[in-house]
Amino acid sequence: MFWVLLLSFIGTGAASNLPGYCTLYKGEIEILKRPPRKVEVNLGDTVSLVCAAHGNGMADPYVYWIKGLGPGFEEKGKHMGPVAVGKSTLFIEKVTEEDIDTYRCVVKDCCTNKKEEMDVDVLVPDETCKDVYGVGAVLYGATWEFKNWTAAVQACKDKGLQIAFPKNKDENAQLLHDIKASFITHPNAKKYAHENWVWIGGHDSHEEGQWKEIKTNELITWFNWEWSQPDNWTKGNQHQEGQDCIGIRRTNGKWDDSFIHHERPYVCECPDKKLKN
Ligand SMILES: *[C@@H]1O[C@H](CO)[C@@H](O)[C@H](O)[C@H]1NC(C)=O
Ligand SMILES: *[C@@H]1O[C@H](CO)[C@@H](O)[C@H](O)[C@H]1NC(C)=O
Ligand SMILES: [Ca+2]
Repeated sequence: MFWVLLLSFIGTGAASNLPGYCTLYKGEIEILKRPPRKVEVNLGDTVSLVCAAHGNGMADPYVYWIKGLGPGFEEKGKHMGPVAVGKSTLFIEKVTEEDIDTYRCVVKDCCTNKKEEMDVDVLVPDETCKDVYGVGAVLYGATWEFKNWTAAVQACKDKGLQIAFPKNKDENAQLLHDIKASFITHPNAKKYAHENWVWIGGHDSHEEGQWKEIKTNELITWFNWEWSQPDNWTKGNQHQEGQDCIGIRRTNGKWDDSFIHHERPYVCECPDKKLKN
């Protein structure tokens, strides 16, 4: 009863004499300390990331952290610790595999719902083709980081490699084997439990229906499409260009044509010397 009375009081003309917080404070959130987009750590390291903000012309905003995010599942993160005012530190004393994840600092004004979100990927060093984290010697090195197809092709080049593309059944089987080995052992792979597809280097973006390997620019002659693929889906005309890039399903090695802008992990071909080990 009390609340009903109070609300109706604020809601009447009396409010102009007693302005509420929202009408009085038309301020802005100013980010004082922005966490980096990506932090590379080794297991056992300490992580301490400060996220701080100030209310310019209004009270200082709430600051809190969420763990476990990725494109498409923004709402699935887990709240961490209490909500602070003005500043919150993500502190991990000794990083374990469970801590390798994406974190989000949320800065939110309690009243106006003005909000800023800042994502941080906490990763171990990638070392795609090396025998690390018990992955074992691989011919194809998966990288568990979200990139669109174009960026994935470039990322392999930046490592001095080429994006993987299997030319036949045996290479596809090897590729699938290496992706699986990496998926179950690499600490960075854990958060991709919901992401079934990994980018490889095939596309028909230059000429529709002419599937080519990006590395050689040669027409692809052996295909391993998933049932009902390629379907060149447009998502109800939302993406009129259709689907031009090939992803491989990390569970069965089948392929799908997908949207070039989708962000996914990707796999590079390892250097020849690795083949002989
Ligand atoms: C894929 O769909 C787009 C848009 O509808 C169309 O322009 C393109 O020709 C299609 N490609 C193939 C291979 O059918
Ligand atoms: C792919 O990602 C890069 C780097 O983030 C970005 O610059 C580019 O616009 C993206 N391309 C597409 C098609 O989404
Ligand atoms: Ca498709």
